[in-house]
Amino acid sequence: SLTKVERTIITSMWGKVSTQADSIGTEALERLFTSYPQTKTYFPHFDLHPGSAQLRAHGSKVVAAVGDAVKSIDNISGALSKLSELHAYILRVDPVNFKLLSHCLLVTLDTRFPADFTAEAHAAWDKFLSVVSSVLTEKYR
Ligand code: HNI
Repeated sequence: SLTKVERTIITSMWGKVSTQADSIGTEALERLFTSYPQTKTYFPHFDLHPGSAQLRAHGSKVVAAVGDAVKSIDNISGALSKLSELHAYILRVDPVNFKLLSHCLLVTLDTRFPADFTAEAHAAWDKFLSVVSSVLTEKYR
């Protein structure tokens, strides 16, 4: 689990991230669908062109959920339990895709906050997003 230092890095950087939450979510999804087009198969019902209304609405939801995890950083599985059931039982997203989206979120954070995104911050976000991802996939097991 996350160390105290890692939790402090995430929660303090979230103050900045949250001011651009919607556009960060949209950018991360655009990166996901461009770099890993196979991920688009989960969204056959969406218009996935860059900047589309559906893409932006979904990006906003995804980052809001990441924010819920930040706010409940000591109980991430509790905060995301309904979302976990959705991804595991209903959507049946292959867990590999969570690594791809996490990577796209990291790249997005790095390009927007290069000064904050030190090697230590990068490692903390990587670990945090892997905790979030395992919560969203843990019901598979
Ligand atoms: Ni995900 C719906 C959060 C990873 C495919 N997803 C959601 C919703 C949230 C969310 C929030 C909206 C739930 C609702 O409407 O009640 N998803 C997250 C988070 C992560 C994540 C926090 C990881 C950090 N989701 C993924 C991945 C995929 C994915 C990796 C597949 C590539 N998600 C979906 C699909 C939906 C979805 C598909 C339903 C979209 C819709 O509205 O029809």
